Parts: sequence; C-alpha cells; structure tokens
Amino acid sequence: MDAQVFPVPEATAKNALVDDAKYQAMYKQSVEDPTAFWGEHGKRLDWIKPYTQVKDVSYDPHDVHIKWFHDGSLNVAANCLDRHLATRGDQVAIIWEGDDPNDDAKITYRDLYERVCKMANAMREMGVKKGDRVCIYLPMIPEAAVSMLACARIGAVHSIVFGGFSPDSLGSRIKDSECVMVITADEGLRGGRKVPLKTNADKALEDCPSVKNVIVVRRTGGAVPMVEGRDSYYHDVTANQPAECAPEEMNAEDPLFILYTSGSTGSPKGVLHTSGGYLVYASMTHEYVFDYKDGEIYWCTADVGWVTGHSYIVYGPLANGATSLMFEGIPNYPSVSRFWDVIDKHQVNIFYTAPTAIRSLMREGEEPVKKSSRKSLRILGSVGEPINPEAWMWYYNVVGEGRCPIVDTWWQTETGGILITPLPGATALKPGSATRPFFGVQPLLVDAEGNELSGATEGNLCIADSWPGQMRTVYGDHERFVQTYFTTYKGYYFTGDGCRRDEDGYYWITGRVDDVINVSGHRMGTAEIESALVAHAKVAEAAVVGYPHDIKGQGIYAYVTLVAGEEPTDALRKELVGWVRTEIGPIASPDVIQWAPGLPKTRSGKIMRRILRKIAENDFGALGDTSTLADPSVVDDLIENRGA
Ligand code: 6R9
Repeated sequence: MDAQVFPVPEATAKNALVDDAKYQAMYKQSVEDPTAFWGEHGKRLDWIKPYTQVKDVSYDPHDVHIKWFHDGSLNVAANCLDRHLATRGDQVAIIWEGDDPNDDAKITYRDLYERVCKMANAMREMGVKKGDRVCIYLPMIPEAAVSMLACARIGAVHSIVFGGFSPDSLGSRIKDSECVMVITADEGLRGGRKVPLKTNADKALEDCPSVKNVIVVRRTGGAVPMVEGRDSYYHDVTANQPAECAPEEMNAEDPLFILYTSGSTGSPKGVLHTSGGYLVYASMTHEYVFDYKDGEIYWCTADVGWVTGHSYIVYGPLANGATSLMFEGIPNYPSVSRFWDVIDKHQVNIFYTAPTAIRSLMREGEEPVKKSSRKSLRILGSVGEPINPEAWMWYYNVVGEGRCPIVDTWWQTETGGILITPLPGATALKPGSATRPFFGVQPLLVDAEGNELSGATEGNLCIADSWPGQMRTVYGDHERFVQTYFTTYKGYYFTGDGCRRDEDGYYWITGRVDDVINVSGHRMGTAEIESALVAHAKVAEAAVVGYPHDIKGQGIYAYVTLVAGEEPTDALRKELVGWVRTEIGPIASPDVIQWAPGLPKTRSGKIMRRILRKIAENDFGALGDTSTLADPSVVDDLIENRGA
C-alpha cells in the first residue's frame, strides 16, 4: 500500500508560516513543555486579566477536569471585534454570499462590531444575563454570526441548532439546556427552497417553558405568526440600541457555547466549550493550518450549526482579523459551478469544504469547474469524514490544478479545533491521510484491551493529553462526559475513531468504531434513528447501521420489524422515511428500509450489529461467528430479502 507522496514545493515552504524544520521544533516543545508552549501562544489573545496558570488537567476517571488559563479573564467577542477596530475597522470581516447569486453583502469589522453591540444591548434589555443559555436556530445569514458574538459579549452561552433539524429535535435541545431565548428567522432559503424556521420553532416551543423571548430575523419576509409578549423582530429590537456595549468580563473557563452532537448511545450530548482555551486553539489552528496571511479571503462552506462553522467561519477567523466568507446556499444551485463561481467572484484564496461535496461535484465532470478561473486559490481544505484518494486527486488536480496543497483536517465537535492535519509549508501530502498531529496533540493507537500499539499499525485512536480547545464537560451531565470519553481506555481521551499509522508516522482515519455513522459529514447516532422508528405505532423493533455510499460516504440502512398484523408495503416504507424526517430532520432519512421479520440476536437479546452491517455492505462471505445467535435462520431471511 505505497501511497503517492506530494512533497512540499520549495517556494511554498519558504513563504509559509512554518516549514518542516519549524514544525518539528515547535511540535517538540509543545509536547515536552506544554505549559511553556501554550503559556506563550495564549498571548495571541487580548486578556482583561492575564493568566498566570496555564494548564490544570486530569484524565483520571475519578476526577476528570480540564482547565486552561484558568486564572485569566477575557471577552471572546472583544477579541473577535474590538481589538481589530483601530487597525482594520474598515476591512471586510464577513463576505456574505446569498442563496441567490445576486444577493450578497460585505460587512466590515466596524459594521459587525456595531451590529453585535446593538444585538447585545437588545438581549440585555430583555433580561438575558451572563450564564443564561440562548438557542440560535438561524440560516446562514450574517445575523447568525452577530447573534453568536452578541451572546459572547454579554456572557450568554449559545446553543446553535442546525436549521435542518425538526421541531422535536430543536425542542429537546432547548429543554436540555433550559434556554431563556430563541433567535430564529421567518424562513431560511436554500437552493431556492424555503425552510419554515419560525413555524418549526413555534412547534418546538409548545413545550419549552424556560423560553421567555423569541427574536425573529426577517429573511424572506414570509408571513409568520408572532406570539404577543414573547416574539419580536430583530430589526425592531435592535433599531434604537446604542452601537456600544460594554463586554462582560469572563473567566477563561466560563462557558462560551453548547453544541449538541450524536454519540453511540442515548440522546445527543451537549458538548460544552469554554472561553479562553477554545479561542486560543481555534485562532491558532486557523492561522497555522490554513497558513492564513493578512488580507486573504477565506471560505469555509460549513453551516454554523456544526462545529466547523463555529470554529472556522466565526471564532477562529474573526479572532485573527481575517475576511471570512459565509455562504447561505448549496453547491449545486443555481448550477453545479456555484462553488467555483463564488471563488472567482470574491477572489477566494483559501477554500475549506467536505468530501461529500467534492464527490458530488466530481460526478458532474471537469467541465463545470474548468469554466472558472480559480487563479486566486492557494490552499484547499477537507473536513468531516475520510476523503477517499480518488476524490482527493480530483480536488487536487482539477480544482487546485496541482498547485494548491490540501489540508485534510481531522477533528471533532469535542475537540473544538483541528487535531491532526498537514501544515501547508511543512507536510508532504498523501492522498487520504490526515497526516500528522498539530502542536500539543499526542495521538496514540490502542488495541481493544487498551494496550498502546507502536510503529506502523492500526487501532483505536486516543489522545494522551489535553489541548486548550478540548470540550470541558457534557452540559448538565459530567458523569456522562467521563463515561463516554475517559473510561474505555484509562488515562486517555478516546475519540471513537479507528485509525492506521503508517511507517512515516502518518495517521489515516478509518472511520468510527462505535455506533455512530457519518452521513455526508453529519454525525448521526444509530440509536437516535432507531428510537425515532420505534416511536411509530406500526414498528415493533428497528436496527440501524451505516453502509458505504458513493456520495454521502455512508448511507443509513434500517432493518424494521413491524407490529404483528401490519403489512410491509411501499406506502408504509415511504411513511416511515417521512416519519424519521419529521422526528429528527431530513439529514436522518433512511436510504434503505428492509423489512425484517426477525433481527439477529444473541441469546441474551443483544442485536448483533456486526452481522447487520455485513448484510448492508453486501458482504455475506464474512459474517463471522454466528454460533451465538438465538435463531440463526433470521440471517438467511435477511440475506435473501436484502434491500436495494
Ligand atoms: C469536525 C467534525 C467528527 C467525526 C470524527 C471522524 C469524522 C472528521 C475527518 C473525519 C476522517 C477527517 N471526521 N474529520 N474522518 N478524516 N478529516 O466533523 O466534527 O461533526 O463532531 O464529526 O467526523 O469520524 O470522529 P463532528
């Protein structure tokens, strides 16, 4: 398995922030003396009260705690805005590109500062205080960034829920963190289609007593009902506010945001990130991984509803005084050239997207790409799932014309920022490999018993010690945090990913080793989809697994056992797909539903997912040991009636 290697061109190394020698030296210091290293790099932020303590961390399951810069104080919004005003007040902070190509806007740092202050004042006037939780359910419009930063300014903790989630999913997230306010829009606009955000929010709020106020941004102007005394329009509440707002002094370890993410069991977890360490890490990785230079136009295509949007559209870039492009639309509207057209229109230098987007555009051939110039491009990035070498080569050769390094960045909602990645001026590239650890990150591979494996090998990916961007707890459930990440392999943070390390020490992420699937770069817990299915009156039992999908990476394959007497019809199949869409959201729609008269179970009643995965993958030769099955004949039936 000798992968092709793309060495760093000499000119790239020379002009980059770090070359390989510098990477080696900095990496060595970062792991040998993390306190000195991060003590130095923490100074990239403006602190109200400078820290004297750098790191206080324990991964001991009896006492898991993670603190960075914990006697320092700062304000995250002031770091993203105020400190840039003197030097770059008139520089564009956010380029907004609407769903419709004729719709765009440029917002300078001063302009953004004023909008954030006005919104922060409006929120304070409505009684939102430091520590209160605020739910943001918005499309990709500048008000999303304004709302995040307004929360940060007054010390409120934002919890963004992706606009594609259903009222039920929104409601359970609002309830879990007892949000006092929801910020939403009348409707979203994606690919020319309207998304009924306010209507969804209203449904969710039928059962959320903690919410006192709803602020509604007018995006489409569509008529939406407003609840007297609870709902008000963004433009009304911000109109007469002063354009100054004193930032709240926050301890480095005060919460900045909660972001719900799926795990292998139970309902989504509220991943909690705090202020100081998170911003140090987001800004430092943004600068080094993308080799960001002052004045460059940087575009990350993620949605702010995911962690990538938090760290690499808003917090990292703005802390660095960058120009960050925010895109409301989708890659294939109005045509499959949209990405490349936007790159030319705004002269984008750094472009960061997901493998699923690359694969879907690759299918359209080279012509839609070649119509554009893309001369402005300098760096390409990938995130969200493993990028297959074919897609990597197409991205590199067709999109980047062989002159732009690709940074394949591996990280997670939990990690706050990028952990394993090439650095453009330092790292020779291998298509499909996330390559080497960022500063301060110590990956290790362990076997099922937790023994560390050495050399070229494959195992479960753990991280040996903390980095400043690491999540601090699961909101409201520290025990779940400890159980999920620190008990499987004692003394390490367990990522849930499998990984191979090659003879050059390069890391190749192989995918999740738990019951989490990755559909178009979106994390889904199979347990969540199963519980949505069994909530349907006609479903007795369901088991969900992932299977390889050309475009999405993984597709959702559901085995469904109906309640006795129910007929397995195509109409019911459609009904169940629609049901999951309304229960969770369109991103959780099953691709395949197979009727299963029985599910393969052990004698103790545990569903053997390993077998279901093999059947979904069409890999019947390798079913493995089926001798522990209570009734082996169910497997034959499932194979015989395998879905499309
Ligand atoms: C940032 C983000 C995290 C999971 C992660 C892994 C997969 C992300 C990857 C990648 C291979 C990459 N993943 N980036 N796998 N190569 N470059 O995506 O966070 O939504 O929490 O997902 O995504 O499996 O564990 P999140």
